[in-house]
Amino acid sequence: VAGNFSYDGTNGPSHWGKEYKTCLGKYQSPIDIEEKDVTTMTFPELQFSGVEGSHKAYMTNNGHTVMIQSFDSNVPSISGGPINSTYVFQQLHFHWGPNDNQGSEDLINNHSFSMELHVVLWKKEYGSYDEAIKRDDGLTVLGYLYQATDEPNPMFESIVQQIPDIVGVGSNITISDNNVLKKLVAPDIASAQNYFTYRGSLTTPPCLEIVQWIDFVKPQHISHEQLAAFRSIQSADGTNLTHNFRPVQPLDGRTVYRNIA
Ligand code: SG4
Ligand code: ZN
Repeated sequence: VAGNFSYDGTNGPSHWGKEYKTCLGKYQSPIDIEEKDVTTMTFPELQFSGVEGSHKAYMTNNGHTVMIQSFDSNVPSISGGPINSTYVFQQLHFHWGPNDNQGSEDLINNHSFSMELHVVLWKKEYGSYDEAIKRDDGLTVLGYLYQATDEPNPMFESIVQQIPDIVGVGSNITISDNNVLKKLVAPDIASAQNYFTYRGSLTTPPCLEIVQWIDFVKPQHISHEQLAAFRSIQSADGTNLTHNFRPVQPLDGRTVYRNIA
């Protein structure tokens, strides 16, 4: 179970900087992306490998989110786009809000979405995740936005069904659907080359400023009921984890790029 921080009260986001100085840095995430201020750019094609086929995956309540990992030898990786190297899948997790009008960490034109999925990948050249996080270009995170609708999204079916099994902090289960990584990491969105990208940080302590963010522009959807399942897991203090998004941080002169394929 990850460190001593929460989303409310004396361990909430405005206090993280006391124990974790980097959380007060100048390259923090998330941010509000204002479309009128972005710089357009044509990056090489963003490519996904190792997503096809099935992956044995595990789902954990780590007290801060629902997290999914895989220990298969063939895990997804990405290359191209704004990163000039290969990055390997480490884990994915979700951020949500107390109601459907909030939940995403990144905002677009100051608009919040209901949920955000983060796919965390580490730079293969550094040999391991633990070595990669010591380097300032160690991680890339893919951000996918979801808007709440009446219609369930089939990609969340197996996860939502199994969330009741990980209500307690520290619970860990095998996901019955071996295609869950494929569905979540590389969804069949026609607009995989349509993304914003910028330099930032982890959105939780220790807030390391080592992340190339790739935020896909086109939101997907999740139903109100599917979303409600995420809010039912417990956090370390035994209360429901009703929300787990960090407020937006100052851009402080950074450039946000938008890929034009
Ligand atoms: C979530 O709390 C994950 O559970 C953390 O993963 C993750 O930390 C943290 O979010 C920050 O990641 O993509 N939102 S983010 O910037 O990946 C790391 C674990 O605790 C280090 C393993
Ligand atoms: Zn995250």
